[in-house]
Amino acid sequence: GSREAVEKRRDSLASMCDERARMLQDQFNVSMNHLQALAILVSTFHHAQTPSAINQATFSRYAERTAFERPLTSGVAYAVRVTHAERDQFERQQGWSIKKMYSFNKKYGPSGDAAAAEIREPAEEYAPVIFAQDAYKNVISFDMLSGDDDRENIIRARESGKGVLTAPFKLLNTRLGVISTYTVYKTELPANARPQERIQAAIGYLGGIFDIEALVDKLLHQLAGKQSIMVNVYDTTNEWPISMYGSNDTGDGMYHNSTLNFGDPSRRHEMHCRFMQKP
Ligand code: WA2
Repeated sequence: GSREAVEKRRDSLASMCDERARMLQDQFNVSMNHLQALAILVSTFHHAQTPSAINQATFSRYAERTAFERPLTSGVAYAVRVTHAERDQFERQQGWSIKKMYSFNKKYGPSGDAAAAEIREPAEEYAPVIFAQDAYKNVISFDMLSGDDDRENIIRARESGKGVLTAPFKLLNTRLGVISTYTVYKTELPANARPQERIQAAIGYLGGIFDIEALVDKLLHQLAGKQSIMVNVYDTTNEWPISMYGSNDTGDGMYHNSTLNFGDPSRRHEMHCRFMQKP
């Protein structure tokens, strides 16, 4: 009867949604693992060698050639820890000055110059990007501690020693993205190292930029039956879910909710699926 038909339709929606959620989660996990490997590469060939065996050219070439390992990312970037006392020497060595993100400041104008905005209160430390995949080389020299989402991510990454994620937010290139961060430490730390030890030993932050809109779309298009269901992905960490992917069409009312685990225990994600057409 019609009850059976509804049940069957519900089951088929559930299995299609679960399949998509599992696929997205797997690709996310694979990408995160490779970001961790990239953090180890920077630790080994940049920090543990004098002189460093990595510069922007080698970093971007390696990142580009291994991009297939990080299927949901559109780029990677590496920021180093610089204390206020080290700043002058660091800037002289680099040949550029550390810039603030989003410093479209009325008083000082859109100079992007941290020095101007900091006449009142200099920061204690900075995290300027020194290496980036070509698509993001415009973020080189920007202080990642000067943006709220990036800052919170870096702080959480370095005291936990784990890979962490931001909520979706508007990146410097104006696209919606999620940043995943792994910390590089001066020395290898035991798994049970205390947050305070971790904070002290942190020397850099490797970030992967997840371009959710474009890359989830590509992923879902690879699946048969993409035309028949509508997929939305949300960050449901806070009371108000933030849309990460999908339109807000309402379909025919029946929907399935598949849980997603992106590996950061302090963030929650869900996939919602609906049929496009009525039965
Ligand atoms: N990378 C690229 N574009 C951005 C951005 C970012 N963060 N933040 C805003 N727009 C180097 O967690 C360390 C990368 C931050 C990593």
